[in-house]
Amino acid sequence: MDNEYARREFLRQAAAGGVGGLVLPTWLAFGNVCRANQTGADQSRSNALDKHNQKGNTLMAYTLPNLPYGFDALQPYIDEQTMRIHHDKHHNAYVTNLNKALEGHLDLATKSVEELMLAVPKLPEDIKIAVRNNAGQHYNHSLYWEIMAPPGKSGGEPTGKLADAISSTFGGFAKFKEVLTKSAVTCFGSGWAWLYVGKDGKLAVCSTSNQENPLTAGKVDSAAKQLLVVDVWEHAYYLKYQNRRPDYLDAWWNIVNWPRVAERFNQAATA
Ligand code: MN3
Repeated sequence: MDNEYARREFLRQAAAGGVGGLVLPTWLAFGNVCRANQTGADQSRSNALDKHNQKGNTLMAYTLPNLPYGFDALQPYIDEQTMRIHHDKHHNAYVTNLNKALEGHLDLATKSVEELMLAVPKLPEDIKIAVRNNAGQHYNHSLYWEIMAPPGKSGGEPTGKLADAISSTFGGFAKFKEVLTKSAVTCFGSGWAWLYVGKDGKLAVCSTSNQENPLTAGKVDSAAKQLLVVDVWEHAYYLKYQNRRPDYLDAWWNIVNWPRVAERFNQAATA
């Protein structure tokens, strides 16, 4: 039983009055919910149904995933302070605010983050914007951490089927790099740039604003088709690069975790 299934099954049973005869704790936290995009680190991370304490009445549906490397591990390309603030403050705030918005909505708390993002148009008006913003940001950041790795385990070019698909779609890796960089650098305001497998089964690049992603923009069938993302909100680079987004992009290519992106590509074929 995978973590996500366990999480939802537990919540369903909890909603029905109890889990396996246990007294139902009213304050719960669950493992990482980015199931569709699980990394090796996610899978080895502690399982769902991680009971914390039983104070209050807040259902903690989503938790901040740990980084799969140290805060200083991406140096010199991304500095430690940026990573600490970005993960512990920014991403953490999205998770906290998402849980806050879902208080009293057990039906929504049982959803995966992917299901939740797709449910946004049908959500009650009083929580719609908060859930849209924070669920999107939680998802996007989780994927961003996942597809980076420390120097020595990252950078260069992909190999195998992903390399072949990049070559046939974009006319080579250098051309692809140019297209994605341009998309990221020219994204107006805060946003993200993506590599994904579109509904036609072909690789494509796009940028999205704020918390949007190809899934919420209707460009992919499932979150698993989103292969790679780079955060171009200023908080991702401002401390080290100030206004020089192109310099951040140049640096970022050195820490792309191509083996992980290739794995996502292979999995996307059957997702
Ligand atoms: Mn960010």
